[in-house]
Amino acid sequence: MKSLAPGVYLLEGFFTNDQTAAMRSHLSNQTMGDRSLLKSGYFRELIVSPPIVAIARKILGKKLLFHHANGVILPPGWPEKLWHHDYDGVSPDPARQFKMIHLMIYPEGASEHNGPLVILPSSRNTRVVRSWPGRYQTRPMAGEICPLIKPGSLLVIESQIWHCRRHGSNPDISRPYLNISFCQPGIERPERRQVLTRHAAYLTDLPLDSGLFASDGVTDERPVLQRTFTTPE
Ligand SMILES: O=C(O)CCC(=O)C(=O)O
Repeated sequence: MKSLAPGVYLLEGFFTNDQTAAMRSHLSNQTMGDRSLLKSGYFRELIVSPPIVAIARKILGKKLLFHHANGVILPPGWPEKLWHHDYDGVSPDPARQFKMIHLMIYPEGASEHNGPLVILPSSRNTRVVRSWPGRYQTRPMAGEICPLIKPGSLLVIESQIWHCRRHGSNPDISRPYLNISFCQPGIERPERRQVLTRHAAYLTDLPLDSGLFASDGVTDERPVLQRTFTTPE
């Protein structure tokens, strides 16, 4: 696992050509209005597949939770995405000590040609609300990195790190992408709760029993799912 900066990892050749082709094909069923991947049996299997869970576990440790998974094929002429971060939480979490990560996957790669993912590693320890960095739009920032993400690669980023999507040299082509997010338990995560509640019906036929979808155990509310899971080894 190559570290590009603290909290940013690039794993080249993580997926086979067949896997990236299958991802692209299944993404074509996604709509811009609802990007959740949980509706798809193919993506539910991917989310709990041992290689994906193993990478998440390597960074987050044994006790980890699924957070959300989204993906779509951006159509030609797609919009840039402003600087932001994706760390979900409301309770005080001074040092972001309860980690959250995003696994970013680009079946056709992400580059200066089809639109790079731009990352600001020095933002790792800043604490602002998620949309606050948007005041900088997608402007170049000192210290940003713009990794060449080839098809088949997996890029992992700690979710509090600021990032944006910029137009590449050709914004008139489609751009498939997906991301899968995991977190450590320990704090309340409102977005996660919403995602699991909304998609509970899809989570009863998981191919692998896992604790990934359990309650965060933080609030007194009923567990998100009543089913008892065991953590896969
Ligand atoms: O499209 C991209 O490369 C980035 C998407 C993104 O920033 C996000 O989903 O949070």
